[in-house]
Amino acid sequence: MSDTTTLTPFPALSPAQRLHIEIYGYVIIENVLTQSEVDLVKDTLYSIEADFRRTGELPGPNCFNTSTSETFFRIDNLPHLAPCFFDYIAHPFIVGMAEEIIGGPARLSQSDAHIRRPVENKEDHFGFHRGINPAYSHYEQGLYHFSFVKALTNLTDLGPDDGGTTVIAGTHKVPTDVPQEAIVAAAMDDRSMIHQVEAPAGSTLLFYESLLHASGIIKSNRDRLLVLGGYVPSMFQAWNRYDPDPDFAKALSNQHRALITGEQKFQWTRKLRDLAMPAQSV
Ligand SMILES: O=C(O)CCC(=O)C(=O)O
Repeated sequence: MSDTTTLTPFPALSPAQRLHIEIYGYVIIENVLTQSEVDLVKDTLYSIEADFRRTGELPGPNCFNTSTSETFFRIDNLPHLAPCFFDYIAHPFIVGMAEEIIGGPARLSQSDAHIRRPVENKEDHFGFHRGINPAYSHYEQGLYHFSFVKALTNLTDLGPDDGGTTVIAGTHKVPTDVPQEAIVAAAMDDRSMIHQVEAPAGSTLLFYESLLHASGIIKSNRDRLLVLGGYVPSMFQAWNRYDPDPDFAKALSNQHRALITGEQKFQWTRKLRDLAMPAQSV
């Protein structure tokens, strides 16, 4: 175990990026991963899938598949499965963005990597969902903070036909009193509210988990690969089955162990910015 500390930028977002997520519930940041980082995660994911298809085996303990269909392969609980996965979930800029939105120290609550392939039925039928009630929010310095934020990075270039993540802009603030079916029906009536990610590989979609979101529909013939980390305040628990691998956690630095275990719990130093504050470069 080493006790070296990696600095996370604060604030990580520029005023324009912070305002974008405030208003729309998401922001897209290009060039978060380099091409070689993208290639490494992509190759690792393809090789996990190939091994699974050949042997039926998972790449290690304490992980699982949410889906293994031909058009959707997903491996869950990543940090201990490959160094490139850990480097992603502990990426200083990604953790910095997550802590800015949460408003204090973050822990990992979820991590997964997906391969999506074109489907036969290309109708615009989106599976919009949100993982958590918008009520878990608070304002500090006039800015909306939220208790569950996701950083989803596309590993393939996304044009309009490539099925990028699709969101209903601004719904992070619409309470659950408004039935979800009504929100979706209203947005489908005026598609200007439905935004779909188009961005080069290595771009990160940062979004409040209360924002209604869905996979896009792949209309091209290209695979779409992504990796994502979900972050919550350190005193929260991990989602079911995303608990850290204990042997892996033991070998990490204090900072990184806290990131995946949440062991800092209520030792929670607020991190607050005002909108005009420039991003700290790393
Ligand atoms: O496939 C996607 O882009 C969306 C992923 C998703 O729905 C989720 O993270 O909950």
